Amino acid sequence: MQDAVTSLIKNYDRTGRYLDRDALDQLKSYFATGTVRVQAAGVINSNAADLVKQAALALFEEVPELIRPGGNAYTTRRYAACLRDMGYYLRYATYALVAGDMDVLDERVLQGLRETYNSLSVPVGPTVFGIGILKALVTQQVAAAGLPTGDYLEQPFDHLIRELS
Ligand code: CYC
Repeated sequence: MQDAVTSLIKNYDRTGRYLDRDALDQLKSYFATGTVRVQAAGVINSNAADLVKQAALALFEEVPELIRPGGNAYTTRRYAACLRDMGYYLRYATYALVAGDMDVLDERVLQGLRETYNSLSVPVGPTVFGIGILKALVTQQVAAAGLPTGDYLEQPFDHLIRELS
């Protein structure tokens, strides 16, 4: 598991280079957004349960067949598994947001996920759609807290969406 700093150092160490202008620019931009990343994580943390619940409700409203007989989120066990998965996406996106690096998502969330979903017929399209809803809700909450939004905040969700799609 890596963050923006360790992954940059690892890169430079591999080739025995001093930190050049490019590296310093990357570090500066990471540290410049550091406080905001931590504050955004705080906003997510204090609204996490609600964010997950709202995102799932919006997803089931958009794709109601998921919770009808024959749907993949039908039965309480599977409904709960779906909410739990949405919670995983939100929690790990927060880690990646603070780390400024997507490595934690690759290593802890995405590895083998598609195969697992395929084997259980968990539909990937609606899952991706649900992650998009989470992203929109998080952006709304963070903006409402008076913090800047944008690429730094959307990156983890976009990474999950891109890798799962
Ligand atoms: C199941 N989701 C699973 C399973 C895994 C994950 C491993 C199979 C094992 C289990 O049921 O617990 C996902 N586990 C993860 C992830 C991590 C992990 C991401 C990283 C921390 O450890 N069904 C839908 C919706 C969607 C959904 C579109 C919710 C967005 O229709 C999710 N995931 C879903 C469901 C199951 C599942 C319903 C249970 C499927 C079954 O057992 O038939």
